[in-house]
Amino acid sequence: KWEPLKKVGIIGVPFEKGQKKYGVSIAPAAIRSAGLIERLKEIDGIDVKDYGDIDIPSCNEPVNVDNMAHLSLVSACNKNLSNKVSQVLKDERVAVTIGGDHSIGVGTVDGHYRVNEDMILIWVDAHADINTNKTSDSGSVHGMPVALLVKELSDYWPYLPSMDWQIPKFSIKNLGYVGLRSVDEYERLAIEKYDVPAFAMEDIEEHGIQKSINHILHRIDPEGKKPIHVSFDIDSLDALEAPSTGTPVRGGLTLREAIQLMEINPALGNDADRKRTIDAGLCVLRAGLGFSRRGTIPSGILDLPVQ
Ligand code: HAR
Ligand code: MN
Ligand code: MN
Repeated sequence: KWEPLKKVGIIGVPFEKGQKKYGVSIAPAAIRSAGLIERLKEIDGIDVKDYGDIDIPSCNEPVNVDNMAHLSLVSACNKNLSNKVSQVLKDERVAVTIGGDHSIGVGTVDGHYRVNEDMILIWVDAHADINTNKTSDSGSVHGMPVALLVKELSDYWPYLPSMDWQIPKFSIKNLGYVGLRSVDEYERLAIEKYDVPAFAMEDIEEHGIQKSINHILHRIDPEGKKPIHVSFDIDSLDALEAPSTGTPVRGGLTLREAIQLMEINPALGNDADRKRTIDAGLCVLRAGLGFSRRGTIPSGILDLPVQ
């Protein structure tokens, strides 16, 4: 039986150095001013606490790792984020992190894993984000977070100065993908090598979103008991729903198919595009936290008002 979640903690991560475009660091502020907290409070029985934005380091000792842009900044941001996610979970709240580019998936997953090693990870994305610095064409870390997190790929990395705080212990056996439609060659190789359940758009067209997600959950957690971490990249949504994102790929999930939120770039597109993208993210997030489209009865009320 589906029960709405009650206690939620919001974390903002105004960070954009995991990729090259300007703007995604404005997303937490843009989403807050679009009414994030107010709209979450519309969810029946919810208790929302805003933990504010994490501290974003602005300049660091640069570390030079081949084909990994801004590694020391990405690392420092994720270290703070991981600690914050752990703190929210220890406060017995569901941690909802609003990015920021998707390199912050390192910190959200790391922080969750440190509190609960049983967690499973559903990566909702047009992209697989499982490049190493050797396989990436872009050198942008937002295409690498999954490869940084999973222990099975740790031998495929060089020593990463500044990343010592993060020990990849999460197993790729606990990972599933939804929404893929732009996967690089070595990413495909990794997915097949480790037999990761990966539902690309063509699979979702064939089976529908419900069966697709059920299939993944059944594969990685047959008893259905483990805590689920959803890393939701806004570009998993169709570009019609979420045009203001750095790497849009057409032919994506409809809003109705989507669940939770992560990579919005409010600087891209026109005003209407930005509003639409943020609203789509909010709708998805609300759904993930138990908002019902059926509507709710006013609390404490048993009958319609009489004349
Ligand atoms: N696969 C490409 C790369 O590694 C593009 C990655 C784009 N990633 C995101 N996040 N937008 O999913 O550079
Ligand atoms: Mn992504
Ligand atoms: Mn993506």
